[in-house]
This record gives sequence, structure tokens and C-alpha cells, in this order.
Amino acid sequence: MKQTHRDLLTSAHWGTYHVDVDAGGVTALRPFEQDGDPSPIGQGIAGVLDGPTRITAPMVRKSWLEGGPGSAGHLRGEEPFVEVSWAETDRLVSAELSRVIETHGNRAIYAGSYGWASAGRFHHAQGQLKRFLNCIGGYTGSKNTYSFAAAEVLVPHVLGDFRGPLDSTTSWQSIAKHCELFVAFGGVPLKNGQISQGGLGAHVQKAGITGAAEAGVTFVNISPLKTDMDAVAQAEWIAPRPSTDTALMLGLAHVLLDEALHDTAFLAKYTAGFDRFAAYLRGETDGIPKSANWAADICAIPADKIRTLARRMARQRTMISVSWSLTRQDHGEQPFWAAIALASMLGQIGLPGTGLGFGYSAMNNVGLNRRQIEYASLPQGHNPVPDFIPVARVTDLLENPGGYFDYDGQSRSYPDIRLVWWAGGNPFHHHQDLNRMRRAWARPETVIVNEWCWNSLARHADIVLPCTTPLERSDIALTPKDPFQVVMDQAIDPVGQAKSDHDIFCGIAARMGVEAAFTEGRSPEDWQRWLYDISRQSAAREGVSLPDWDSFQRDGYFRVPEPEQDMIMLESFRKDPVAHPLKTPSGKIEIFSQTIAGFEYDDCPGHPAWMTPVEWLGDARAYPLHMISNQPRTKLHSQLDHGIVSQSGRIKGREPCMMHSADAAARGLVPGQVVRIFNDRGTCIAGLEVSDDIMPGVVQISTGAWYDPQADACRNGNPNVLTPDKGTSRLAQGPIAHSCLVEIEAAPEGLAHSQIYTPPELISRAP
Ligand SMILES: Nc1nc2c(c(=O)[nH]1)N[C@H]1C(S)=C(S)[C@@H](COP(=O)(O)OP(=O)(O)OC[C@H]3O[C@@H](n4cnc5c(=O)[nH]c(N)nc54)[C@H](O)[C@@H]3O)O[C@H]1N2
Ligand SMILES: Nc1nc2c(c(=O)[nH]1)N[C@H]1C(S)=C(S)[C@@H](COP(=O)(O)OP(=O)(O)OC[C@H]3O[C@@H](n4cnc5c(=O)[nH]c(N)nc54)[C@H](O)[C@@H]3O)O[C@H]1N2
Ligand SMILES: [Mo]
Repeated sequence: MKQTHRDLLTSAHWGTYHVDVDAGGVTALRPFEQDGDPSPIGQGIAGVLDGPTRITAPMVRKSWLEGGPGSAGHLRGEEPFVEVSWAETDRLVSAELSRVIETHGNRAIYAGSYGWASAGRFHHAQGQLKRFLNCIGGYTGSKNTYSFAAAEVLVPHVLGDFRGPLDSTTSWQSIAKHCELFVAFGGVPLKNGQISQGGLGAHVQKAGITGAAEAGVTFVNISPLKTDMDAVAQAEWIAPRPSTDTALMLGLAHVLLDEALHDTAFLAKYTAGFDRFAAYLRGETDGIPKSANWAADICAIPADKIRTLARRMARQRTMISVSWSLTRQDHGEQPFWAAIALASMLGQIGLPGTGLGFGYSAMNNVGLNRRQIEYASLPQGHNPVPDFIPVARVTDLLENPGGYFDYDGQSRSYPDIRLVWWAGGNPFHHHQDLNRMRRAWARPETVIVNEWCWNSLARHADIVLPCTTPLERSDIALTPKDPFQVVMDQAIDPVGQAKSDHDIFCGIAARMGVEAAFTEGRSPEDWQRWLYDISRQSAAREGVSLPDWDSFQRDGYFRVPEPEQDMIMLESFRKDPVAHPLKTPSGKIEIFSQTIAGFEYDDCPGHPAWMTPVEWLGDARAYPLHMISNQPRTKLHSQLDHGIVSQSGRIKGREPCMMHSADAAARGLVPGQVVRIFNDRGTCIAGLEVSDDIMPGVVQISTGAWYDPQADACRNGNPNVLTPDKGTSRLAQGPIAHSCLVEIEAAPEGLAHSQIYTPPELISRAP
């Protein structure tokens, strides 16, 4: 282990911390002194680095070890594991990869391997996996994210690009100086601003919203949850039915049009196809004017409120923020398209502090004024396999080899998957309709998983390769999303026989004769110096001089200076749309897209439109409550669910579920009670929290509890047993977790606690 004279440092997706270590291991993660608003999430790792939930040796599922690939896949998640040596897993994995590739080709390997893993530029699990697989002929991959797939596919058709505008979302500083009215669909959830992918140094979202409120900005929180906006904003709270924001935006747009409050000069100069959209708003295409009265019925908001809000938005310097959650619902393309159309009608896009923002506080980096430096990442090589799936179509892929699917104008087919490999993500956390996914998961012949703890994913594998946590290896956190670049010190020795993902792949690569191609002769430290060197050069091109490697290691971190100018989304396009056209066919904002219209999708026409979602309160006969399963406050997804911070937020050991007092009273339910949330897809056990900060008819339970199935129930409170698994539309095929109806009742008395935090049965073989 490397020696250092300063406090040990680490970086996580939830912040930078000092690491305290004694002879027994890591005792605490202390807040970084540069962070004015540190997240408590970090401490969650301190108690779980070792102990029963830690995977300490390579493991193989019993039937698979005895019978080989394809043995009793339906017993995944139920069978004991047999402890084996690394030499044995290297042999088993390389033989199985060779068999699958020779018999079925590389496209039979699914390694989309979606997930967040941990921060650190080199030890990036997914990057390591993909680099390794590319050395042996590639794999079937996945496209887009669970976060906002609908926007990733739609917005490039409308603005020419999504990531660029997202990464230059107008800064909080600019909002404080120039904005008067901040209208937030989905709120500004500070709980989510705890996170930034790849690490962060200082949390800025609380300061951002506080600064804007103190500067006199008025906030409107449009969300089923009052708590989606911090009290400091003193926001007006408007609670629409979930999954109806598009109708609300169309209603607002109709008022602007009807009262001639829209900016015709902006629309003419910067947009294309507004006339088609206007005809739809007036009802010329379908006989239904999208008036405030029309929207009021759909959203369950008084029409007067909609009219008043539209007039205020036209009168004032207005910022519209659309939460990423709006994309994770049925027809999730539409709220983003409608918001772009609405902001275009207000004519303030590209001006300081106003216009449009993609999800303030969805992460710490949204609205964080910073320089964009292209740091180097581990080269992944070339994947010769052309097959891919839209990431959330994984169950369809496993269920339906050879089946066809639509995606962004293409018709494609699912390959026949024989081997699944996951490193750094947890589909038993992130996917919808988990009971259905679990049945499909029985089909592949082999499932390989790199994990460090016995979560649901590890339990559903055939071969479990135990990896280290960031505290057991050295790395560097380099990220364009944050000004702080941080040294990640190794704080303790690897626990048990755990190896870094990189070392795991080195062992298998050696057996398959591709070690030289995989490592290029570099050690992990050589690679980190290499990544840092290239990053230094690209920073220098942006006028930023990163310290040399030794100074960086000595100081532990470096803060990239702030840019002189406030970040403003689409600023150069606004200043000169001829010199800086958008990368759309017209060079302008496409309120109507001929390209999308040309796809002739019944569920995604050529302009923003309201289509009823599969499940919503407007048609809640079977199940009367709308369930929001949003991001957890006490952790990142399923990570550290077994740790102290996540567990301390529980109610009688159960995942909290929030319900309005009137709904609880109508069902005779009381706070603190254990309840079952259910629909046709499954049942989820939770602890009841009663509050008037949620709109009646809506219930909220965070994602992230480790899935613990018993028949179709999750005993541990994972809401994804209830959520529907369907694409947003044929365009993006994104996940729709937020469009989900349920019912709630008291759970049977004396229900046993989940056993998910005790490991599966482990059989050790004497040497
Ligand atoms: N119902 C519902 N479902 C959702 C959402 C929702 O809003 N509602 N949100 C969705 C969204 S936006 C997302 S992004 C996804 C997130 O889903 P995921 O990113 O899959 O969730 P994580 O729990 O972060 O999974 C990361 C896994 O990597 C493991 N890990 C950590 N470090 C390492 C490492 O160094 N090496 C290896 N090999 N493994 C490591 C962790 O133990 C963990 O199991 O969930 C989606 N699912
Ligand atoms: N602490 C923590 N922070 C996180 C994460 C985490 O796991 N934990 N995950 C990170 C990731 S990967 C992502 S992608 C981002 C996601 O960021 P978001 O998409 O913003 O996350 P959510 O918490 O699902 O949604 C935000 C709020 O939207 C509201 N909402 C849900 N449905 C509707 C609707 O139909 N209409 C309206 N108006 N509001 C609605 C919910 O009340 C919810 O609290 O968060 C990131 N930040
Ligand atoms: Mo996400």
C-alpha cells in the first residue's frame, strides 16, 4: 500500500471524504473540508466492508458447478454457492466464453452491464469488462440509460443534441441574477443533488436554490410531492396527477397562443414547425383544443390556476425546469418536447437565467458553473458485434430471441443470449417488473457477476467474482462534471480474496491469451498516470494547468478554477443562429420533426402530444393509487442499502412508503404500520409513513431496497416488483417506472423479516 503524509482521501458518487482507519479497518468517513454541504451517505460503507454480507472468495452456484452451463437456471437465487479458487474461476470462465463464442458467436454474450458501480476513472467496472470482451471478439451491448432514455433519443431530433445542452444547463449564479420565476416540473429535489457521477468535491444545489430565493426568484413546485422543493424556496405547490405534465404544458401553451402571449419573433427566427403544433393546440387536427379547461380535467388542477400561471410565465423572466423523472414514464418523450415548445413560445431560451433547464438538482452538476474538460478514460477498444438493445429492453431480450423491436426509426431483432455478464450494475435493483425479469433470467446458460456484496444480483449469478471496493485500491477521480479532481487512496487491504475488476479480467485474459492486448503492458498505476497525463494535456488546451502527478498525489486534490462567464444553455445559438445552427435538419429547434413524423409511430407523432399513459389516475379502476418510486435520499440506488445510513431510515426495519392522511384514513391504516403494496405484477412489503406533503391518491416509496423475492412478493420493499416493464414509445424504448398503479392494505400480522442481509448458504470445499 502506498504511504502518504496527509489524511487518506476517497471519492464517491456522493462526495469526497477523509477516511479514518485503525488496526481493525475503516472506522469513519469524515466530510471533506471543501464541502459546505456534505452528504451523510458516505458513512454507510464503514460497517459493511467486511462481515457476513461481504463476498470474500470466488463462488459458483452448486448446480452449475456440478452440471455445467444451462443447469437448473430456474434455481438461480435459491441455491447454495460453492467456494472455489481464482484459478478455478479463471478456468471455468475462459472455457465457457470459448464455448459460447465458438458455438453461438460473440453476439450471444450480453454485456450491456448497465449501472453506476463506483467512482474512479480507472477502476470503472463496466469499462474494464467491455475492454476485456473486446479483446475476445465483442458482445451485445446496450444503448442509453435508465435515467432519461426518452430524452436521449428524442432531444437530438429537436435540439440537435441532448448531452451538450444538459451539460451546459444555465448556472444557478445566472438564475439568481436574471430569473424572476422558476417553474419546476418535478421540483428541485435536493436529495438527488447529493450525487454526481464520477465523484464531486462540494455540494452546490442547496446554495444554488438558497441564493436564487434570496435574490428574489419566485419558485413554483409542480410535483405530487411537496418535499421535491426545499422549504427555503417558499414555493407555490401545484400537484398534478403523476404522468400528466405533458397535458399541463399543452394547456399552458394553449393559453399563450389563445391570448397571443407567445413570442412570434423568437418562434420565426429560432424554431421550425410551430404552425403544425399550433394547429394541434387549437384542436384543428383532432377536434380537441388543448385548452386550460381540457388540461384541468386531465391533471386535476383548476383551470384558473393554469391560466394564471401561463400569464405569469409570459410576463416574467421565466426558467422552466423539467425533472428527469418525467422521462421515466409512459410517453416520457413528450414532457421534454412539450417543455421545449413551451419555452420556445416564451422566447427566453439562450438568455441568461431563463429559458429551459434539464432537471435542476437531479444531480449536483446540473446548474453547477464549471469548465468542461475532456478527461481521458480507459480505452475500450472496438466492439465488432453490431447488435444492441435499448437498455431497458433486457427482459424482452432474454424472453424473446429473434423477436423484433423498433428503436429510433430502426427495426432490429434480439440476439439469442446464452451468457450474461454484469459488472458494476444491479438489474435486480434497476429494472421494472422484477418478477417477470427473474423468470426471464433463468433462460441464459451462464450468468457471471462481479460484485462485492451479497445483494440480489450476486445471488442470481452462476459465477460470482468478488471485487474490491474503492477503499481497497488506488485510483483517481477525474470528472468533467465537477471542478474537484481527487486522489482515491487505498485505505485497507482487499477484504478476503477480493480483487479489483481489472485484476479479475487480467487473470481471465491470461488464460485466454489476450493479457498483453488487455493491459498493453501497463500496471494499474501506469494506467492511472497515463490517464492523468492525457487529461493534463487536454486541460492545458482549455487554459487549465493541472498539477504534475507527484504534486497531485501529495496534495490529494485539485480544484479547477471556475470559468469567468456564467454557463447559459444554447447561448451561442441564441446570439447567432446562422453561425451556430443546431444539428437538426432545419438548424433550428424542431417543434415539429419531419424525421420523427416519418417513422409513423402511433405512440410518438411529429410534435409534442398528449397520449394517455398505460397506468394513471385518470383510469384507476383496478388499482386506485399512483405509486411514485423515486430516488432514495439515504443512498445511491441499491448501493449500501445494507449500511447504517440506509437502514436508519427504515420503519420497523421496513422500507418507508408515504401516503396522504386521507388515503390512510380511508383504509384504516396508521403510521408505522407494516403494509403490503400490490397490483397484478406483485407485492411489496413496506412501513407506512403518513403525510400531507403528498397529493391524495399518490404513494411514494424510494427505489433501492435489495430485492428479496418470495413467490411474487418482495419482503424487503423493492418497488420494482410493481412497476410496468414497457418502453416509453417505439422511438426511445425507455423505462416507465413512474407510471404505475397500486393498492395498499395492512400486511398480515407477524410477517417475518427479510433475510436478504444474511448471505446465501455457502459451501466451502476443503483444499
Ligand atoms: N422504480 C424505479 N426504478 C429505477 C429508477 C426509478 O426512478 N424508479 N431509476 C433508474 C435509474 S435513473 C437508474 S440510473 C438505475 C440505477 O441502477 P444501477 O446503477 O444498476 O444501481 P446501483 O445500485 O447503483 O448498482 C451498482 C452496482 O455496482 C456494484 N459496485 C459498486 N462498486 C463496484 C465496483 O467497483 N465493481 C463492481 N463490479 N461492482 C461495483 C454495487 O454493489 C451495485 O450492486 O435504476 C433505475 N431504476
Ligand atoms: N440520493 C440520491 N440521489 C440520486 C440518485 C439516488 O439513487 N439517490 N440517483 C441519481 C440518478 S441515477 C438519477 S437518474 C437522478 C434522477 O433524478 P430525478 O429523475 O429527478 O429523480 P426522482 O427522484 O425519480 O424524481 C424527482 C421527483 O419527480 C417527482 N415526480 C415523479 N413523477 C412525476 C410526474 O409525473 N410529474 C411530476 N411533476 N413530478 C413527478 C417525484 O416526486 C420525484 O421526487 O437522481 C440522481 N440522484
Ligand atoms: Mo439514473
